[in-house]
Amino acid sequence: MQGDWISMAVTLVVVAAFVAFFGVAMKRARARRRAELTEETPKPRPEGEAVAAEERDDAELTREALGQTLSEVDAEAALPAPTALSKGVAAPEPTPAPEAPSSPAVATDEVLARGLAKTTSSFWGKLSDLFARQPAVDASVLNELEEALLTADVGIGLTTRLLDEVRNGINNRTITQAAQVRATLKARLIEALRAAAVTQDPFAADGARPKVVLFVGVNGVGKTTTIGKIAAQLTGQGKSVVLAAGDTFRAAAAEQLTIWGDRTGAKVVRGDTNTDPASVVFNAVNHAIQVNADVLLADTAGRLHTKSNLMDEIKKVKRAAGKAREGAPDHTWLVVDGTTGQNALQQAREFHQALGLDGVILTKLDGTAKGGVVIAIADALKLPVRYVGVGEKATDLRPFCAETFIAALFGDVHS
Ligand SMILES: Nc1nc2c(ncn2[C@@H]2O[C@H](COP(=O)(O)OP(=O)(O)OP(=O)(O)O)[C@@H](O)[C@H]2O)c(=O)[nH]1
Ligand SMILES: [Mg+2]
Repeated sequence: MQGDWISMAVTLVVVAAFVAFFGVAMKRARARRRAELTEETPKPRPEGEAVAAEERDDAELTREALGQTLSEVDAEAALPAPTALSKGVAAPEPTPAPEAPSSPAVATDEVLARGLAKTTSSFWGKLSDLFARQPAVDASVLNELEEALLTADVGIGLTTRLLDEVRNGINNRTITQAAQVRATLKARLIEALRAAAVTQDPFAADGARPKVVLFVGVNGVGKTTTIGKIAAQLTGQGKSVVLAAGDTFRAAAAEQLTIWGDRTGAKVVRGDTNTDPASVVFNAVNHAIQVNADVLLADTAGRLHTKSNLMDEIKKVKRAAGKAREGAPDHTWLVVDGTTGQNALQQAREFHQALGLDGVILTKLDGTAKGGVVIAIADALKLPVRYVGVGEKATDLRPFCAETFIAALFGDVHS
């Protein structure tokens, strides 16, 4: 009898323990599922993907990029109009002067942060290790600081100025902590970028129509792709866009642009291979006027800044736009490949001298640890950076904002 009672009690305890264990397990599983549904795990870009992508056919890449783009544009509406001092994407207004190391008011841009990951980990990764070892700084940090700035390709001029300021601060004891070095660097780098900033939307519906933008640069830097990405963003905002296939050197160039045109709904005006690019651009501007388009984006063939005959040709293309519409082009933007480092600065100097640029676009920053070249160009030439490219999708072309860029560089924005 007593044995029955004992075995019943044991059974009850076992059942109760099983129910409790099962309840806790279910709860944990539900919590895990909730976390999976709400947390978005960013996919890191595998090493070498950019190189592999470049080996693929341009047209295939373009189709793929646009396929992804249009669904994203549908889902998120369009990207905001690019104004140099305006927001990052879909984020609150940045405050004018963030002096603090990590001002919470800086607009975040996770796509940019992900794209700049190589530069960020090389630049800020090095410095954060140094500062963790030495939170109370002295002159011994200057060497590593110099190395980090030069490796990121910020440029010798700006690096020297920054080092002088930090050295003076350390000597006169106004800088004693690593956090102060970080804040000084951030503030000065933002200043360098702001000196070259513009405040107006280059595509604002004011003045003469259509807004005409001429894209120039050396071979393979990303001109045609950038035009396609901008066309996708502008048509996503409801603007009507015409594309001029001013690269008449290769039939494939006009083909590549036509694919972007088909997918974005932008009309492409092209001529036969080897026709004068100036006449193609002239016709395209006239067509854009006739159809009352908002924007005309003119592609041109890649050319070396050192070849004077090719530089003369691009000057003629520019004049042709002005013959079709007085004052055109409204903008002449140089596209440079960010992975080419200081060579990009040399290209910017030469093209600026020949054409009078009013903007630079740096592409392929996702493939380099030298993204600081953006700051070097802005600082040396006081040229506005209009966009930066951090991947092959249209949404990977980011309207440029000094604060957002620097926040990403210092790892303040986590993707
Ligand atoms: N990873 C990466 N690839 C890019 C980016 N921008 C452009 N590309 C790639 O760079 C390659 C060259 O781009 P194009 O647009 O054809 O360059 P282009 O300046 O028009 O070249 P030419 O007309 O030959 O002078 C293509 O494979 C693009 O997909 C970027 O921001 N990141
Ligand atoms: Mg091209």
